[in-house]
Amino acid sequence: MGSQCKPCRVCRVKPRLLAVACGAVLLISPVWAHDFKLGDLRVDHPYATPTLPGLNTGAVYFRGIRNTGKFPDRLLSATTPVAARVEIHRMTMKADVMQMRAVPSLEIPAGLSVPMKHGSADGHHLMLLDLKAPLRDGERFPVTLTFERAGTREVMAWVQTPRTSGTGSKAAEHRHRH
Ligand SMILES: [Cu+2]
Repeated sequence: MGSQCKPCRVCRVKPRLLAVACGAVLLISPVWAHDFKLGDLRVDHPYATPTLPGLNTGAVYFRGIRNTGKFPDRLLSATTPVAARVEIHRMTMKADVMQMRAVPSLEIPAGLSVPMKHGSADGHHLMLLDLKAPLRDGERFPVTLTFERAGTREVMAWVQTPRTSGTGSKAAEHRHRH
């Protein structure tokens, strides 16, 4: 009984992970994670990394976008007041070099979660082009996401320095130059 953790959202979603998840989340901060519901979709923890010196681009990541429904959905576009333009980018590793390119949309298959984390050698993120000001640690800003089925909704992205500073591989250094 004493180990029940009611305020922790992670626990309600995944009761089996109660002890581990609560402990981990509470140790860092009681409000470390956040998520948003949009129809059958769960947009889990939108975040951005602080802007690197000399750059006016950034990226929004997600712990994942989960589709709990029976039909595939598709992320079509995104906008934010902090940047002139937002593109959906796909990253790939080719011969040790990180490459990224804009894609028209991103499929969220039925019953699956699509991770969009930073430092991934193969994955997607939202590219922020022409930032109006550098993103600073601790700030929050709105991002409006539009999906084919689930529609449009605003989520809040948290600017945070990644807890892990990379694995030592070049994949962790995701610099946005265009
Ligand atoms: Cu990018």
